[in-house]
Amino acid sequence: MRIRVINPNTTPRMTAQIDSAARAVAALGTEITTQSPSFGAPSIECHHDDVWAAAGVAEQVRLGEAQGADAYVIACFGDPGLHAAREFARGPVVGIAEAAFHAASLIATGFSVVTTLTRTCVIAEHLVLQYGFERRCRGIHGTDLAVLELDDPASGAYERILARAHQALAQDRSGAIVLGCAGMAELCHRLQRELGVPVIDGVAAAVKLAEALVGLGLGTSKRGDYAPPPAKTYAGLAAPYSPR
Ligand code: 5HY
Repeated sequence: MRIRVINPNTTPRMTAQIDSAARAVAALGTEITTQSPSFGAPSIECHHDDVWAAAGVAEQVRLGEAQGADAYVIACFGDPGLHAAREFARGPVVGIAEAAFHAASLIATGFSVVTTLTRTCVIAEHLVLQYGFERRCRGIHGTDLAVLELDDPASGAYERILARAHQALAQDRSGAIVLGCAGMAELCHRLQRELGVPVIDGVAAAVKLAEALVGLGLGTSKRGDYAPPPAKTYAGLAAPYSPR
Protein backbone atom coordinates (compact mmCIF):
# COMPACT_ATOMS: atom_id res chain seq x y z
CA MET A 1 0.00 0.00 0.00
CA ARG A 2 1.03 3.59 -0.66
CA ILE A 3 0.79 6.05 2.20
CA ARG A 4 1.33 9.73 1.50
CA VAL A 5 2.64 11.44 4.63
CA ILE A 6 2.06 15.20 4.49
CA ASN A 7 4.20 17.58 6.55
CA PRO A 8 2.05 20.73 6.21
CA ASN A 9 4.98 23.03 7.12
CA THR A 10 7.66 23.86 4.58
CA THR A 11 10.83 23.00 6.56
CA PRO A 12 12.74 20.26 4.67
CA ARG A 13 14.65 18.92 7.69
CA MET A 14 11.36 18.40 9.52
CA THR A 15 9.92 16.61 6.48
CA ALA A 16 12.99 14.32 6.59
CA GLN A 17 12.53 13.63 10.33
CA ILE A 18 8.83 12.83 9.80
CA ASP A 19 9.74 10.56 6.87
CA SER A 20 12.17 8.53 8.98
CA ALA A 21 9.66 8.27 11.86
CA ALA A 22 7.03 6.97 9.41
CA ARG A 23 9.40 4.51 7.72
CA ALA A 24 10.58 3.23 11.10
CA VAL A 25 7.13 1.74 11.81
CA ALA A 26 5.80 1.05 8.29
CA ALA A 27 5.03 -2.61 7.59
CA LEU A 28 6.76 -4.56 4.85
CA GLY A 29 5.01 -3.64 1.62
CA THR A 30 3.98 -0.19 2.80
CA GLU A 31 5.44 2.50 0.54
CA ILE A 32 5.89 5.82 2.33
CA THR A 33 6.05 9.10 0.38
CA THR A 34 6.57 12.18 2.55
CA GLN A 35 5.82 15.59 1.10
CA SER A 36 5.43 19.24 2.06
CA PRO A 37 3.10 21.61 0.19
CA SER A 38 4.52 24.01 -2.42
CA PHE A 39 3.48 26.91 -0.19
CA GLY A 40 2.90 27.69 3.48
CA ALA A 41 4.62 28.41 6.80
CA PRO A 42 7.99 26.97 7.94
CA SER A 43 6.24 25.91 11.18
CA ILE A 44 2.58 25.77 12.23
CA GLU A 45 2.24 27.58 15.58
CA CYS A 46 -0.95 29.66 15.36
CA HIS A 47 -4.40 29.86 13.72
CA HIS A 48 -3.11 31.84 10.74
CA ASP A 49 -0.34 29.30 10.03
CA ASP A 50 -3.05 26.66 10.33
CA VAL A 51 -5.17 28.23 7.57
CA TRP A 52 -2.37 27.97 5.00
CA ALA A 53 -1.39 24.53 6.29
CA ALA A 54 -4.95 23.34 5.61
CA ALA A 55 -4.79 24.62 2.02
CA GLY A 56 -1.41 22.93 1.61
CA VAL A 57 -2.86 19.63 2.78
CA ALA A 58 -5.65 19.95 0.20
CA GLU A 59 -3.01 20.51 -2.50
CA GLN A 60 -1.09 17.40 -1.45
CA VAL A 61 -4.17 15.15 -1.21
CA ARG A 62 -5.26 16.14 -4.69
CA LEU A 63 -1.78 15.28 -5.98
CA GLY A 64 -1.93 12.02 -4.03
CA GLU A 65 -5.23 11.06 -5.64
CA ALA A 66 -3.69 11.66 -9.06
CA GLN A 67 -0.70 9.51 -8.06
CA GLY A 68 -2.71 6.60 -6.63
CA ALA A 69 -2.17 7.01 -2.88
CA ASP A 70 -4.08 4.45 -0.77
CA ALA A 71 -4.06 6.54 2.44
CA TYR A 72 -2.83 9.81 3.94
CA VAL A 73 -1.23 10.96 7.18
CA ILE A 74 -1.44 14.65 8.15
CA ALA A 75 1.79 15.03 10.13
CA CYS A 76 1.02 18.19 12.09
CA PHE A 77 -0.57 18.11 15.55
CA GLY A 78 -3.35 20.52 14.63
CA ASP A 79 -4.61 18.00 12.01
CA PRO A 80 -4.96 20.98 9.61
CA GLY A 81 -7.36 20.47 6.71
CA LEU A 82 -8.40 16.99 7.89
CA HIS A 83 -12.07 17.22 6.89
CA ALA A 84 -11.43 18.92 3.53
CA ALA A 85 -8.79 16.28 2.78
CA ARG A 86 -11.36 13.53 3.43
CA GLU A 87 -13.68 15.13 0.85
CA PHE A 88 -11.04 14.55 -1.85
CA ALA A 89 -9.53 11.27 -0.65
CA ARG A 90 -10.92 7.84 -1.53
CA GLY A 91 -8.66 6.20 1.06
CA PRO A 92 -8.39 6.95 4.78
CA VAL A 93 -6.93 10.28 5.97
CA VAL A 94 -5.47 10.12 9.48
CA GLY A 95 -4.36 13.16 11.48
CA ILE A 96 -1.55 12.60 13.99
CA ALA A 97 -3.48 14.21 16.87
CA GLU A 98 -6.58 12.07 16.34
CA ALA A 99 -4.42 8.95 15.91
CA ALA A 100 -2.45 9.67 19.09
CA PHE A 101 -5.64 10.29 21.10
CA HIS A 102 -7.07 6.94 19.97
CA ALA A 103 -3.84 5.05 20.68
CA ALA A 104 -3.45 6.63 24.13
CA SER A 105 -7.05 5.81 25.02
CA LEU A 106 -6.49 2.14 24.25
CA ILE A 107 -3.61 1.82 26.72
CA ALA A 108 -4.47 4.25 29.55
CA THR A 109 -7.68 5.56 31.14
CA GLY A 110 -6.29 9.11 30.93
CA PHE A 111 -3.52 10.85 28.98
CA SER A 112 -1.74 14.20 28.99
CA VAL A 113 -0.53 16.13 25.97
CA VAL A 114 2.87 17.87 26.07
CA THR A 115 3.26 20.34 23.23
CA THR A 116 5.30 23.29 21.92
CA LEU A 117 4.22 26.94 22.36
CA THR A 118 1.58 27.43 25.05
CA ARG A 119 -0.52 29.41 22.57
CA THR A 120 -1.05 26.20 20.55
CA CYS A 121 -2.66 24.41 23.51
CA VAL A 122 -6.07 25.82 22.55
CA ILE A 123 -5.76 24.20 19.11
CA ALA A 124 -5.25 20.82 20.81
CA GLU A 125 -8.13 21.58 23.22
CA HIS A 126 -10.43 22.22 20.25
CA LEU A 127 -9.42 18.86 18.72
CA VAL A 128 -10.00 17.00 21.99
CA LEU A 129 -13.56 18.37 22.08
CA GLN A 130 -14.14 17.87 18.34
CA TYR A 131 -13.02 14.22 18.48
CA GLY A 132 -14.82 13.50 21.77
CA PHE A 133 -11.76 12.79 23.97
CA GLU A 134 -12.63 15.28 26.73
CA ARG A 135 -13.10 12.43 29.23
CA ARG A 136 -9.72 10.85 28.41
CA CYS A 137 -7.47 13.86 27.91
CA ARG A 138 -6.62 15.02 31.43
CA GLY A 139 -4.43 18.01 30.48
CA ILE A 140 -2.59 19.87 27.71
CA HIS A 141 0.76 21.43 28.61
CA GLY A 142 2.99 23.83 26.65
CA THR A 143 6.78 23.90 26.92
CA ASP A 144 7.14 27.25 25.11
CA LEU A 145 9.53 25.59 22.71
CA ALA A 146 9.14 26.82 19.14
CA VAL A 147 8.61 23.98 16.64
CA LEU A 148 11.93 24.69 14.90
CA GLU A 149 13.80 24.73 18.26
CA LEU A 150 12.95 21.06 18.88
CA ASP A 151 16.01 19.73 17.10
CA ASP A 152 18.31 22.56 18.18
CA PRO A 153 20.69 21.09 20.81
CA ALA A 154 21.09 24.54 22.37
CA SER A 155 17.34 24.75 23.18
CA GLY A 156 17.43 22.03 25.86
CA ALA A 157 14.26 20.72 24.21
CA TYR A 158 14.56 17.14 25.50
CA GLU A 159 15.11 18.12 29.12
CA ARG A 160 12.27 20.70 28.98
CA ILE A 161 9.82 18.18 27.48
CA LEU A 162 10.88 15.51 30.01
CA ALA A 163 10.38 17.91 32.95
CA ARG A 164 6.98 19.05 31.63
CA ALA A 165 5.89 15.45 31.12
CA HIS A 166 6.80 14.54 34.72
CA GLN A 167 4.76 17.53 35.94
CA ALA A 168 1.82 16.62 33.71
CA LEU A 169 1.70 12.98 34.86
CA ALA A 170 1.66 14.09 38.51
CA GLN A 171 -0.75 17.01 38.06
CA ASP A 172 -3.21 15.17 35.76
CA ARG A 173 -2.89 11.74 37.36
CA SER A 174 -2.65 10.42 33.80
CA GLY A 175 -1.10 7.16 32.60
CA ALA A 176 0.34 8.15 29.23
CA ILE A 177 1.91 11.08 27.38
CA VAL A 178 0.90 12.23 23.89
CA LEU A 179 3.60 14.26 22.10
CA GLY A 180 2.02 17.44 20.72
CA CYS A 181 4.22 17.94 17.66
CA ALA A 182 5.44 15.85 14.72
CA GLY A 183 8.88 17.31 15.43
CA MET A 184 9.02 15.40 18.74
CA ALA A 185 8.84 11.96 17.05
CA GLU A 186 12.58 11.33 17.42
CA LEU A 187 12.39 11.88 21.20
CA CYS A 188 9.60 9.36 21.78
CA HIS A 189 11.43 6.16 22.75
CA ARG A 190 13.97 7.89 25.01
CA LEU A 191 11.17 9.76 26.81
CA GLN A 192 9.22 6.51 27.25
CA ARG A 193 12.27 4.82 28.81
CA GLU A 194 12.92 7.74 31.20
CA LEU A 195 9.28 8.36 32.14
CA GLY A 196 8.36 4.68 32.52
CA VAL A 197 4.92 5.29 30.93
CA PRO A 198 3.67 4.91 27.34
CA VAL A 199 4.64 7.92 25.21
CA ILE A 200 2.72 8.26 21.94
CA ASP A 201 4.19 9.79 18.79
CA GLY A 202 1.29 10.65 16.47
CA VAL A 203 3.28 10.12 13.26
CA ALA A 204 3.90 6.45 14.11
CA ALA A 205 0.37 5.96 15.46
CA ALA A 206 -1.15 7.49 12.31
CA VAL A 207 0.91 5.32 9.93
CA LYS A 208 -0.15 2.14 11.78
CA LEU A 209 -3.79 3.24 11.89
CA ALA A 210 -3.76 4.07 8.17
CA GLU A 211 -2.29 0.64 7.43
CA ALA A 212 -4.96 -1.02 9.60
CA LEU A 213 -7.82 0.84 7.86
CA VAL A 214 -6.53 0.00 4.38
CA GLY A 215 -5.93 -3.58 5.56
CA LEU A 216 -9.59 -3.71 6.62
CA GLY A 217 -10.56 -2.56 3.13
CA LEU A 218 -11.91 0.72 4.50
CA GLY A 219 -11.79 4.06 2.69
CA THR A 220 -13.29 7.46 3.48
CA SER A 221 -17.09 7.41 3.26
CA LYS A 222 -18.45 9.32 0.29
CA ARG A 223 -21.92 9.61 1.78
CA GLY A 224 -22.72 12.99 3.33
CA ASP A 225 -20.14 15.61 4.29
CA TYR A 226 -17.10 13.66 2.98
CA ALA A 227 -18.61 13.40 -0.52
CA PRO A 228 -16.44 15.18 -3.15
CA PRO A 229 -16.75 19.01 -3.05
CA PRO A 230 -19.30 20.44 -5.50
CA ALA A 231 -17.57 21.66 -8.67
CA LYS A 232 -17.08 25.39 -8.84
CA THR A 233 -14.51 27.95 -10.00
CA TYR A 234 -12.48 29.65 -7.26
CA ALA A 235 -11.16 33.19 -7.78
CA GLY A 236 -7.66 34.64 -7.53
CA LEU A 237 -4.80 32.58 -6.12
CA ALA A 238 -7.28 29.83 -5.18
CA ALA A 239 -8.30 29.33 -8.81
CA PRO A 240 -5.91 26.41 -9.44
CA TYR A 241 -7.54 24.59 -6.50
CA SER A 242 -11.11 24.83 -7.83
CA PRO A 243 -12.91 21.51 -7.24
CA ARG A 244 -13.77 19.94 -10.58
C1 5HY B 1 3.39 20.26 14.19
N1 5HY B 1 3.34 22.53 14.13
O1 5HY B 1 3.21 19.10 14.50
C2 5HY B 1 2.72 21.42 14.84
C3 5HY B 1 2.98 21.41 16.30
C4 5HY B 1 2.36 22.55 17.02
O2 5HY B 1 4.74 22.77 12.34
N2 5HY B 1 4.18 20.70 13.18
C5 5HY B 1 4.14 22.06 13.16
O3 5HY B 1 3.08 23.28 17.67
O4 5HY B 1 1.13 22.73 16.91
